Amino acid sequence: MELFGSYTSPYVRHCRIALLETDTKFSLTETDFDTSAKLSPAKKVPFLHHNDLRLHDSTSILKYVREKAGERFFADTKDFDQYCLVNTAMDAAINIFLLEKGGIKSSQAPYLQRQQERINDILQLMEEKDHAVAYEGPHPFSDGELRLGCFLSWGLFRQRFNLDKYPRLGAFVDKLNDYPYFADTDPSKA
Ligand SMILES: N[C@@H](CCC(=O)N[C@@H](CS)C(=O)NCC(=O)O)C(=O)O
Repeated sequence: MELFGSYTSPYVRHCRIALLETDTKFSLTETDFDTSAKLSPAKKVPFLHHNDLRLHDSTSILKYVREKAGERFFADTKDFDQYCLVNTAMDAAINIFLLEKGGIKSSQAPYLQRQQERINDILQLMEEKDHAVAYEGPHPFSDGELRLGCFLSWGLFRQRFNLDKYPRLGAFVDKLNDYPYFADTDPSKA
């Protein structure tokens, strides 16, 4: 299996964790903006090649990897909803981050302020929930929890937010950092 992506992408990180958890043999091919634009119609990373199969999104890659290993991908609807909400916040945060790199600030368009509000409100909702509680699965954390962890860790790494207002989320990231597959894939180790 060949995973294409970067060591800093939170979407790629989640796939790497699932590949490690399921003991799947894979290689990671570092892929920049130009290459992803050429090799994937989505022009994003990650994407995956396995024999003739081409997958273009972290969610389909996760489903493939988990199910190939005999695991269920989201037995729990609430965990799936958390995954979707965190994805919404993460897509918004990456969008703002990439626009800022191109010189456009959130204050320049009402829609970008809406994107920022999405991030803030989803962080607040996540702060109010219990995390890292026991769940019925083969690994210490569910995919909804791993998604949240990858997002928070990326946001801290890229200084998109801090967790001063979110002490429970701070404690959750600390707990995840004790999980070897999470710690070993930290973007600061890229
Ligand atoms: N829905 C995609 C999102 C992936 C994504 O946004 N990747 C970022 C890197 S962290 C990217 O490649 N962005 C390039 C772009 O937006 O042009 C997934 O889950 O795989």
